[in-house]
Amino acid sequence: MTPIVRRTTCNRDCPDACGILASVAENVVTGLRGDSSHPVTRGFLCFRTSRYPELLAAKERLTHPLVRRGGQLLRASWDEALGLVAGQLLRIRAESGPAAIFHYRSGGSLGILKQLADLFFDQFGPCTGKVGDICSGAGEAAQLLDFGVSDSNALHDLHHSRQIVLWGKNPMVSNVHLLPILKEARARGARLILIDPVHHKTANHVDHVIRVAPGGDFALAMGVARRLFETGRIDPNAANFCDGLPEFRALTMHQTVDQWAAAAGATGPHLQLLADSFADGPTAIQVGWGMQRRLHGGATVRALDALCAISGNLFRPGGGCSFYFKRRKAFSAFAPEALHPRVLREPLLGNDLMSAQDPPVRLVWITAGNPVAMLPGSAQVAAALLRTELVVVADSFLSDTTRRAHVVLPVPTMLEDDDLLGAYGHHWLGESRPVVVMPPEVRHEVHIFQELARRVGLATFPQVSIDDLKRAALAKVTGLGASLDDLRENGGTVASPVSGPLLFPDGKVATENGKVQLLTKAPVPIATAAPGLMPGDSAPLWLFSNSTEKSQASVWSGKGLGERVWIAVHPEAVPGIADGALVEVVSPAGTLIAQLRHDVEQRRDVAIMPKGGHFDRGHSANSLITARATDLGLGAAYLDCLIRIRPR
Ligand SMILES: Nc1nc2c(c(=O)[nH]1)N[C@H]1C(S)=C(S)[C@@H](COP(=O)(O)OP(=O)(O)OC[C@H]3O[C@@H](n4cnc5c(=O)[nH]c(N)nc54)[C@H](O)[C@@H]3O)O[C@H]1N2
Ligand SMILES: Nc1nc2c(c(=O)[nH]1)N[C@H]1C(S)=C(S)[C@@H](COP(=O)(O)OP(=O)(O)OC[C@H]3O[C@@H](n4cnc5c(=O)[nH]c(N)nc54)[C@H](O)[C@@H]3O)O[C@H]1N2
Ligand code: SF4
Ligand SMILES: [Mo]
Repeated sequence: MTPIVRRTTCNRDCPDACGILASVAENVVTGLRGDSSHPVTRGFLCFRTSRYPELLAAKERLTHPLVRRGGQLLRASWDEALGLVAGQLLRIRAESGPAAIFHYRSGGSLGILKQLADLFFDQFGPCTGKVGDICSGAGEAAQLLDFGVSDSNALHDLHHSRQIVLWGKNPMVSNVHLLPILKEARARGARLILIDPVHHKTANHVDHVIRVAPGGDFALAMGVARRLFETGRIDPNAANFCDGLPEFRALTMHQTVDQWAAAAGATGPHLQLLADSFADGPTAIQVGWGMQRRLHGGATVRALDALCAISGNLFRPGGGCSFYFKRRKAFSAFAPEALHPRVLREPLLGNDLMSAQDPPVRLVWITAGNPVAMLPGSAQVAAALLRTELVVVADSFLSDTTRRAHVVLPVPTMLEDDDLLGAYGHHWLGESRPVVVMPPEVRHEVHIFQELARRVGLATFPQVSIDDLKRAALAKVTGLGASLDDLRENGGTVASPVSGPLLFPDGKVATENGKVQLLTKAPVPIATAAPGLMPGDSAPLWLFSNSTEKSQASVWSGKGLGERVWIAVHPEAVPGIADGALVEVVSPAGTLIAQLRHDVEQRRDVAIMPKGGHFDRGHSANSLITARATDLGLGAAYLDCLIRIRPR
């Protein structure tokens, strides 16, 4: 049978929100490719999603509800599973109040309709909610303080840049559709600068690499700013559009340019290169997300915001300090901000679940997340779930988290889903449509919550079709060329009508007085308490748990991570231990066994592991990482983690 081609939009937690063309024969996906008419996708997909069809038939795939009986998760009917959950929701709310119920939703799918889970728990309670954001909390909070908004110029505005600074960013792995734009910019003569402590493939696509010290970016930005002040190259208007310019200037004067460079692990010529680049713009900063997952992540992003502003690059085409694209901006929210009776901090979730009192958390519902593998201090998260009375997890695959559930509800995979998408790496909107029919015992999450609402007597929950929910979500932009019909007539993608070419076209930011709020205080120094060296141990190394091309966080494609987790280091970081040897990786939070990879390109003070290793197999970097919050926005300081490596 000749395959037919169906179109959908990728809903994974990725900046790109690609248009996908699926070839389908007899309800089997035979191949996926990128939509060539999508202005960002341009006809190609990443490795992890090209291989996604294999997951549909994988043994981890969930195709019917599971309920724990006699310690084991066993097949159950929907009636049984939802009957049990509805009964417990009502009982626990009656006995302990809605604060005893906690709903946790992560980014497994970025579909806009996934917010209906929040609506359900707001209407049923409001229940206990989460605060903070382990992914981008610090950076977003920083930009809200500085600019009043965290959003970006149009992606293609990079075509106007003379320099593009990839500050802690690895687009080859985690933002692949930025790459064609970077290549075009370079072909046109733009200069690309990469600032990252870790060597990675993106280095092959840039003109200069600054292998900054881990967490050295604040000092680097200060040194560059000082040089700009000293050489009279700040925007002559800066005092008019910035608040706090004298204080910021004074901050940069705390150290000499050479001292800042040394603190950053950089050289004088590096600072010169950056100062010249910012002075001779337009220069765009592409701020990566990894860098702000540090104790000072907020201050670091504030320093980059300030550097961009004072050098006159914030308002001009080809400039900007892009950390995030406001992916929900075009959509109407389903519920006003809920008044949670209590909130738990996402980066400290294990601790907060354990210590919640009056009432304790008795029921946890997890949607689109694998917190046991992906939150820091994961052993405590796992332990907290184990002692919870009822854990309900909605997912399409078995995971470290579903294995700790009492009830598992199977939901559509990305290729069976029906939803709307905005992107956090560009300003196009997309629709996702099922390209195959899902297995009979799998249910769309909207339908799960609609049925649950009926069972618990929640009359206010919308009992309308998915298309009607999409129309409601698009209400704001329906007269502006982005209605559901517009999406369907335009092959599933339209440009957001509420985002223009420039984020701040009038030279004013979105703060109360329209001025950039410059950072005026230095962060408190981190005391890096390193316990004494033990014979045979490596020196303390900074642990990076970076995105890898083969996985979307804990969801692996292709052959997966395999039998062992790896850890990559410069050979001189672990003298006497051979490439390929099994080693013990030790941190104050835990220990794991990994296979050593030598990599002569790396700094001698870093060690790199994949971001999404499985917890139950002892492969999760998060079992080594102490749960700590960032300085702003309750992000997770995953990367301020020191480890040692010892032979096994
Ligand atoms: N293939 C793949 N793509 C993904 C994901 C995935 O799991 N797999 N995850 C998606 C998600 S959830 C997100 S949030 C995004 C973003 O994901 P990111 O977190 O931005 O992606 P990473 O590539 O892990 O990290 C970016 C870079 O930050 C660098 N970095 C770390 N610390 C510092 C520092 O102190 N200074 C500097 N200058 N650089 C530093 C790291 O070395 C790394 O190269 O990617 C998305 N894309
Ligand atoms: N050590 C370390 N830890 C990190 C990071 C790091 O860089 N280093 N990065 C952090 C970042 S940036 C992020 S965003 C988080 C990601 O943390 P999570 O969002 O918890 O990551 P995933 O492993 O992608 O888990 C998502 C789950 O949602 C499921 N899912 C997919 N689609 C749907 C759906 O439509 N409905 C439902 N109900 N489930 C669905 C997937 O099968 C998967 O099990 O991890 C963080 N953890
Ligand atoms: S994961 Fe990202 S790059 Fe890959 S197909 Fe989805 S949106 Fe595109
Ligand atoms: Mo993320």
